[in-house]
Amino acid sequence: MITIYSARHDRHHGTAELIDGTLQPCFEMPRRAEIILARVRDVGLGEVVEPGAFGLDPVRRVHTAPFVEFLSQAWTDWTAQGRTNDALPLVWPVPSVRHDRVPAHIDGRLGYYSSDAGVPITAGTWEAVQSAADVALTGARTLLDGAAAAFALCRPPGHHAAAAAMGGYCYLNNAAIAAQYLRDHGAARVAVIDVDYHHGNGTQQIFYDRGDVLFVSLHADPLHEYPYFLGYGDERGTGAGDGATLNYPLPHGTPWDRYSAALDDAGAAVRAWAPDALVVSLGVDTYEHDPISQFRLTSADFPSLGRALATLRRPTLFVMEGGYAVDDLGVNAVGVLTGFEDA
Ligand code: 6XA
Ligand code: ZN
Repeated sequence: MITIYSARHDRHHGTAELIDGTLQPCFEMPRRAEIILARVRDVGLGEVVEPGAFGLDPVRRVHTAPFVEFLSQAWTDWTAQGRTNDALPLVWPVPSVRHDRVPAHIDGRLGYYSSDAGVPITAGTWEAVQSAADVALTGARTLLDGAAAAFALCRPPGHHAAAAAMGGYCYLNNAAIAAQYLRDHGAARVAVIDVDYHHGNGTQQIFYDRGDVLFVSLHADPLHEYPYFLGYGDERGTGAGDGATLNYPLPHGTPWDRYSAALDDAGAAVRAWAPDALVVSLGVDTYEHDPISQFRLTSADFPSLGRALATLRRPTLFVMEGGYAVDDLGVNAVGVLTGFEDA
Protein backbone atom coordinates (compact mmCIF):
# COMPACT_ATOMS: atom_id res chain seq x y z
CA MET A 1 0.00 0.00 0.00
CA ILE A 2 1.01 3.59 -0.56
CA THR A 3 2.37 5.64 2.37
CA ILE A 4 1.89 9.40 2.55
CA TYR A 5 4.60 11.19 4.51
CA SER A 6 5.82 14.75 4.95
CA ALA A 7 9.17 15.53 6.57
CA ARG A 8 7.57 18.78 7.76
CA HIS A 9 6.25 16.91 10.81
CA ASP A 10 9.66 17.56 12.39
CA ARG A 11 8.85 21.28 12.67
CA HIS A 12 6.82 20.26 15.72
CA HIS A 13 8.90 19.10 18.66
CA GLY A 14 7.59 20.09 22.06
CA THR A 15 10.14 20.44 24.84
CA ALA A 16 8.21 19.16 27.82
CA GLU A 17 4.91 17.81 29.14
CA LEU A 18 3.60 17.40 32.67
CA ILE A 19 4.17 13.88 33.95
CA ASP A 20 3.83 12.94 37.62
CA GLY A 21 3.82 16.61 38.52
CA THR A 22 7.06 17.50 36.78
CA LEU A 23 7.95 18.75 33.33
CA GLN A 24 9.57 15.91 31.39
CA PRO A 25 10.57 15.45 27.73
CA CYS A 26 7.59 14.94 25.41
CA PHE A 27 6.83 11.34 24.48
CA GLU A 28 5.37 12.56 21.20
CA MET A 29 8.59 13.28 19.27
CA PRO A 30 9.79 13.46 15.63
CA ARG A 31 11.71 10.17 15.86
CA ARG A 32 8.36 8.39 16.08
CA ALA A 33 7.49 9.18 12.48
CA GLU A 34 11.03 8.64 11.25
CA ILE A 35 11.24 5.12 12.67
CA ILE A 36 7.88 4.20 11.14
CA LEU A 37 8.98 5.55 7.76
CA ALA A 38 12.23 3.56 7.98
CA ARG A 39 10.25 0.39 8.63
CA VAL A 40 7.87 1.12 5.74
CA ARG A 41 10.95 1.25 3.49
CA ASP A 42 12.64 -1.80 5.08
CA VAL A 43 9.68 -4.10 4.50
CA GLY A 44 8.95 -2.63 1.05
CA LEU A 45 5.36 -1.77 2.00
CA GLY A 46 4.99 0.30 -1.18
CA GLU A 47 5.57 3.73 -2.64
CA VAL A 48 6.13 6.68 -0.27
CA VAL A 49 4.65 9.94 -1.56
CA GLU A 50 4.50 13.56 -0.42
CA PRO A 51 1.08 15.00 0.47
CA GLY A 52 -0.75 17.42 -1.78
CA ALA A 53 -1.68 20.90 -0.52
CA PHE A 54 -5.40 20.94 0.30
CA GLY A 55 -5.58 24.27 2.11
CA LEU A 56 -7.85 24.92 5.07
CA ASP A 57 -11.32 24.46 3.55
CA PRO A 58 -11.43 20.68 4.23
CA VAL A 59 -10.05 21.36 7.72
CA ARG A 60 -12.89 23.81 8.42
CA ARG A 61 -15.44 21.14 7.47
CA VAL A 62 -14.55 19.54 10.82
CA HIS A 63 -13.06 22.32 12.96
CA THR A 64 -14.57 25.74 13.66
CA ALA A 65 -13.09 28.72 11.82
CA PRO A 66 -12.18 30.55 15.08
CA PHE A 67 -10.33 27.48 16.36
CA VAL A 68 -8.34 27.13 13.13
CA GLU A 69 -7.57 30.85 13.28
CA PHE A 70 -6.42 30.46 16.90
CA LEU A 71 -4.07 27.59 15.99
CA SER A 72 -2.58 29.47 13.05
CA GLN A 73 -1.90 32.57 15.19
CA ALA A 74 -1.04 31.04 18.57
CA TRP A 75 2.75 31.14 18.26
CA THR A 76 2.69 34.74 17.01
CA ASP A 77 0.37 35.79 19.85
CA TRP A 78 2.57 33.95 22.37
CA THR A 79 5.85 35.46 21.21
CA ALA A 80 4.22 38.92 21.10
CA GLN A 81 4.27 38.65 24.91
CA GLY A 82 8.07 38.41 24.75
CA ARG A 83 7.99 34.68 25.43
CA THR A 84 10.35 32.21 23.77
CA ASN A 85 9.49 28.88 25.45
CA ASP A 86 6.77 26.54 24.16
CA ALA A 87 3.25 27.88 24.59
CA LEU A 88 1.21 25.80 27.07
CA PRO A 89 -2.35 26.28 28.37
CA LEU A 90 -2.82 26.79 32.09
CA VAL A 91 -6.43 27.87 32.72
CA TRP A 92 -9.66 26.29 31.46
CA PRO A 93 -13.32 27.34 31.41
CA VAL A 94 -15.09 24.90 33.76
CA PRO A 95 -18.86 24.43 33.21
CA SER A 96 -19.97 27.18 35.62
CA VAL A 97 -18.09 30.08 33.96
CA ARG A 98 -18.60 32.20 30.82
CA HIS A 99 -18.12 30.36 27.52
CA ASP A 100 -19.61 33.10 25.35
CA ARG A 101 -16.58 35.41 25.60
CA VAL A 102 -13.42 34.35 23.78
CA PRO A 103 -10.45 35.92 25.58
CA ALA A 104 -8.15 38.19 23.59
CA HIS A 105 -5.06 37.34 25.66
CA ILE A 106 -3.14 34.30 24.47
CA ASP A 107 -3.21 32.68 27.93
CA GLY A 108 -7.01 32.80 27.92
CA ARG A 109 -7.18 31.67 24.30
CA LEU A 110 -4.90 28.66 24.94
CA GLY A 111 -7.27 27.48 27.68
CA TYR A 112 -10.44 28.30 25.74
CA TYR A 113 -9.29 26.16 22.81
CA SER A 114 -7.81 23.15 24.66
CA SER A 115 -8.95 20.23 26.78
CA ASP A 116 -5.66 19.70 28.65
CA ALA A 117 -2.03 20.77 28.94
CA GLY A 118 -0.58 18.09 26.64
CA VAL A 119 -0.36 20.37 23.64
CA PRO A 120 2.81 22.47 23.47
CA ILE A 121 2.86 24.99 20.65
CA THR A 122 6.26 25.78 19.14
CA ALA A 123 7.42 27.96 16.26
CA GLY A 124 6.88 25.12 13.78
CA THR A 125 3.78 23.47 15.25
CA TRP A 126 1.24 24.99 12.85
CA GLU A 127 3.31 24.04 9.81
CA ALA A 128 3.61 20.43 11.04
CA VAL A 129 -0.07 20.26 12.00
CA GLN A 130 -1.14 21.47 8.55
CA SER A 131 1.18 18.94 6.91
CA ALA A 132 -0.41 16.13 8.95
CA ALA A 133 -3.88 17.19 7.77
CA ASP A 134 -2.60 17.23 4.19
CA VAL A 135 -1.14 13.74 4.68
CA ALA A 136 -4.55 12.44 5.85
CA LEU A 137 -6.38 14.25 3.04
CA THR A 138 -3.99 12.83 0.44
CA GLY A 139 -4.73 9.39 1.86
CA ALA A 140 -8.47 10.00 1.53
CA ARG A 141 -7.97 11.19 -2.05
CA THR A 142 -5.96 8.01 -2.76
CA LEU A 143 -8.94 5.86 -1.68
CA LEU A 144 -11.36 7.96 -3.76
CA ASP A 145 -9.06 7.38 -6.74
CA GLY A 146 -9.53 3.65 -6.30
CA ALA A 147 -6.82 2.38 -3.96
CA ALA A 148 -7.84 -0.50 -1.68
CA ALA A 149 -5.77 0.93 1.18
CA ALA A 150 -3.40 3.75 2.10
CA PHE A 151 -1.26 4.71 5.09
CA ALA A 152 -1.33 8.34 6.23
CA LEU A 153 1.82 8.61 8.36
CA CYS A 154 0.50 11.61 10.29
CA ARG A 155 2.39 13.42 13.00
CA PRO A 156 1.33 15.05 15.27
CA PRO A 157 -1.61 12.71 15.91
CA GLY A 158 -5.21 13.91 15.87
CA HIS A 159 -7.89 11.83 17.57
CA HIS A 160 -8.15 13.91 20.78
CA ALA A 161 -8.73 17.13 18.82
CA ALA A 162 -12.40 18.20 18.85
CA ALA A 163 -14.13 20.74 16.62
CA ALA A 164 -12.81 23.64 18.70
CA ALA A 165 -10.24 22.12 21.07
CA MET A 166 -6.74 20.68 20.94
CA GLY A 167 -5.62 18.16 23.57
CA GLY A 168 -3.52 15.06 24.26
CA TYR A 169 -0.72 15.78 21.72
CA CYS A 170 -3.41 16.49 19.06
CA TYR A 171 -4.19 19.79 17.28
CA LEU A 172 -6.22 19.00 14.15
CA ASN A 173 -8.16 15.74 13.93
CA ASN A 174 -6.50 14.12 10.91
CA ALA A 175 -8.78 11.05 10.88
CA ALA A 176 -11.97 13.14 11.13
CA ILE A 177 -10.78 15.51 8.41
CA ALA A 178 -10.11 12.52 6.15
CA ALA A 179 -13.48 10.91 6.99
CA GLN A 180 -15.30 14.16 6.20
CA TYR A 181 -13.38 14.54 2.92
CA LEU A 182 -14.46 11.02 1.95
CA ARG A 183 -18.06 11.98 2.75
CA ASP A 184 -17.81 15.17 0.72
CA HIS A 185 -16.39 13.40 -2.33
CA GLY A 186 -18.64 10.43 -2.90
CA ALA A 187 -18.61 8.11 0.11
CA ALA A 188 -22.19 8.10 1.42
CA ARG A 189 -21.30 6.22 4.59
CA VAL A 190 -17.96 6.19 6.40
CA ALA A 191 -16.83 4.25 9.45
CA VAL A 192 -13.98 5.25 11.76
CA ILE A 193 -12.50 2.51 13.91
CA ASP A 194 -10.10 3.78 16.57
CA VAL A 195 -7.67 1.16 17.88
CA ASP A 196 -5.40 3.56 19.78
CA TYR A 197 -5.01 2.76 23.49
CA HIS A 198 -6.74 6.05 24.38
CA HIS A 199 -10.34 6.88 23.59
CA GLY A 200 -10.71 9.03 20.47
CA ASN A 201 -12.75 11.65 22.30
CA GLY A 202 -12.22 14.34 19.65
CA THR A 203 -13.41 12.14 16.80
CA GLN A 204 -16.40 11.00 18.85
CA GLN A 205 -17.43 14.58 19.61
CA ILE A 206 -17.11 15.64 15.97
CA PHE A 207 -19.45 12.92 14.70
CA TYR A 208 -21.63 12.34 17.78
CA ASP A 209 -24.87 13.68 16.30
CA ARG A 210 -24.27 12.40 12.78
CA GLY A 211 -25.94 9.42 11.14
CA ASP A 212 -23.47 9.20 8.24
CA VAL A 213 -20.23 8.44 10.10
CA LEU A 214 -19.93 5.48 12.45
CA PHE A 215 -17.38 5.89 15.24
CA VAL A 216 -16.18 2.74 16.99
CA SER A 217 -13.40 2.82 19.59
CA LEU A 218 -11.51 0.20 21.62
CA HIS A 219 -9.54 1.77 24.43
CA ALA A 220 -8.55 1.80 28.08
CA ASP A 221 -11.47 2.37 30.44
CA PRO A 222 -11.72 6.15 30.98
CA LEU A 223 -12.56 5.49 34.63
CA HIS A 224 -8.84 4.77 35.03
CA GLU A 225 -7.20 6.35 32.01
CA TYR A 226 -6.85 9.51 29.95
CA PRO A 227 -8.98 11.15 28.54
CA TYR A 228 -11.20 10.31 31.59
CA PHE A 229 -14.27 12.34 30.58
CA LEU A 230 -15.45 10.42 27.50
CA GLY A 231 -15.25 6.87 26.18
CA TYR A 232 -17.72 5.07 28.47
CA GLY A 233 -19.84 2.23 27.13
CA ASP A 234 -23.12 4.11 27.47
CA GLU A 235 -22.10 6.82 24.96
CA ARG A 236 -24.01 5.76 21.84
CA GLY A 237 -24.50 8.98 19.85
CA THR A 238 -27.37 11.44 19.81
CA GLY A 239 -30.15 12.56 17.45
CA ALA A 240 -29.42 11.35 13.91
CA GLY A 241 -26.25 9.83 15.37
CA ASP A 242 -28.12 7.68 17.88
CA GLY A 243 -26.44 4.25 17.68
CA ALA A 244 -23.57 5.52 15.45
CA THR A 245 -21.05 5.70 18.32
CA LEU A 246 -19.81 2.51 19.91
CA ASN A 247 -17.26 2.31 22.75
CA TYR A 248 -15.38 -0.69 24.07
CA PRO A 249 -13.66 0.39 27.32
CA LEU A 250 -11.20 -2.34 28.34
CA PRO A 251 -9.32 -2.87 31.62
CA HIS A 252 -5.65 -2.22 32.28
CA GLY A 253 -3.63 -5.33 31.44
CA THR A 254 -5.83 -6.29 28.47
CA PRO A 255 -4.01 -8.92 26.39
CA TRP A 256 -4.65 -9.86 22.75
CA ASP A 257 -7.29 -12.55 23.36
CA ARG A 258 -9.54 -10.16 25.24
CA TYR A 259 -8.76 -7.31 22.84
CA SER A 260 -9.47 -9.46 19.82
CA ALA A 261 -12.87 -10.54 21.18
CA ALA A 262 -13.85 -6.85 21.43
CA LEU A 263 -12.38 -6.25 17.99
CA ASP A 264 -14.55 -9.03 16.53
CA ASP A 265 -17.60 -7.37 18.02
CA ALA A 266 -16.54 -3.94 16.74
CA GLY A 267 -15.87 -5.45 13.33
CA ALA A 268 -19.37 -6.90 13.20
CA ALA A 269 -20.76 -3.42 13.87
CA VAL A 270 -18.65 -1.96 11.06
CA ARG A 271 -19.77 -4.72 8.70
CA ALA A 272 -23.42 -4.09 9.56
CA TRP A 273 -22.90 -0.37 8.89
CA ALA A 274 -21.71 -1.25 5.35
CA PRO A 275 -19.49 1.84 4.94
CA ASP A 276 -18.15 2.91 1.57
CA ALA A 277 -14.82 3.61 3.24
CA LEU A 278 -13.12 2.79 6.52
CA VAL A 279 -10.75 5.09 8.42
CA VAL A 280 -8.56 3.40 11.03
CA SER A 281 -7.17 5.61 13.79
CA LEU A 282 -4.03 3.54 14.19
CA GLY A 283 -2.39 3.85 17.58
CA VAL A 284 -0.03 1.13 18.71
CA ASP A 285 0.25 2.35 22.29
CA THR A 286 -1.67 -0.85 23.13
CA TYR A 287 1.81 -2.44 23.06
CA GLU A 288 2.97 -4.27 26.20
CA HIS A 289 6.09 -2.07 26.52
CA ASP A 290 4.45 1.29 25.78
CA PRO A 291 5.75 3.75 28.40
CA ILE A 292 2.43 5.54 29.02
CA SER A 293 -0.08 2.71 28.53
CA GLN A 294 -1.30 -0.44 30.25
CA PHE A 295 -2.41 -3.01 27.66
CA ARG A 296 -0.42 -6.13 26.81
CA LEU A 297 -0.41 -6.52 23.04
CA THR A 298 2.83 -8.02 21.70
CA SER A 299 4.62 -7.22 18.43
CA ALA A 300 3.26 -10.51 17.08
CA ASP A 301 -0.32 -9.36 17.76
CA PHE A 302 -0.21 -6.29 15.51
CA PRO A 303 -0.24 -8.27 12.23
CA SER A 304 -3.26 -10.14 13.64
CA LEU A 305 -4.94 -6.77 14.20
CA GLY A 306 -4.24 -5.89 10.55
CA ARG A 307 -5.65 -9.22 9.37
CA ALA A 308 -8.82 -8.68 11.41
CA LEU A 309 -9.30 -5.24 9.82
CA ALA A 310 -8.76 -6.72 6.35
CA THR A 311 -11.71 -9.08 6.86
CA LEU A 312 -13.97 -6.00 6.76
CA ARG A 313 -13.10 -5.74 3.04
CA ARG A 314 -13.55 -1.98 2.75
CA PRO A 315 -11.34 0.67 1.13
CA THR A 316 -9.24 1.45 4.20
CA LEU A 317 -7.26 4.51 5.22
CA PHE A 318 -4.86 4.03 8.12
CA VAL A 319 -4.18 7.29 9.98
CA MET A 320 -1.28 7.23 12.45
CA GLU A 321 -2.14 8.17 16.04
CA GLY A 322 -0.21 7.17 19.20
CA GLY A 323 2.58 4.76 20.20
CA TYR A 324 5.58 5.76 22.31
CA ALA A 325 7.81 2.69 22.65
CA VAL A 326 9.81 4.35 19.90
CA ASP A 327 12.38 1.63 19.20
CA ASP A 328 9.61 -0.89 18.48
CA LEU A 329 7.18 1.58 16.93
CA GLY A 330 8.12 0.89 13.30
CA VAL A 331 7.78 -2.87 13.70
CA ASN A 332 4.45 -2.55 15.51
CA ALA A 333 2.75 0.06 13.31
CA VAL A 334 3.94 -1.43 10.04
CA GLY A 335 3.11 -4.90 11.40
CA VAL A 336 -0.57 -3.90 11.32
CA LEU A 337 -0.20 -2.81 7.69
CA THR A 338 1.64 -5.92 6.49
CA GLY A 339 -0.90 -8.10 8.32
CA PHE A 340 -3.66 -6.23 6.49
CA GLU A 341 -1.90 -6.66 3.13
CA ASP A 342 -1.14 -10.34 3.64
CA ALA A 343 -4.70 -11.24 4.64
C1 6XA B 1 -1.57 12.65 28.45
C2 6XA B 1 -1.80 11.42 27.66
C3 6XA B 1 -2.00 11.78 26.23
C4 6XA B 1 -2.35 10.59 25.42
C5 6XA B 1 -1.84 10.72 24.04
C6 6XA B 1 -2.21 9.58 23.17
N1 6XA B 1 -0.86 12.36 29.63
N2 6XA B 1 -3.42 9.55 22.68
O1 6XA B 1 -1.48 8.68 22.89
O2 6XA B 1 -3.84 8.61 21.85
ZN1 ZN C 1 -2.93 6.96 22.50
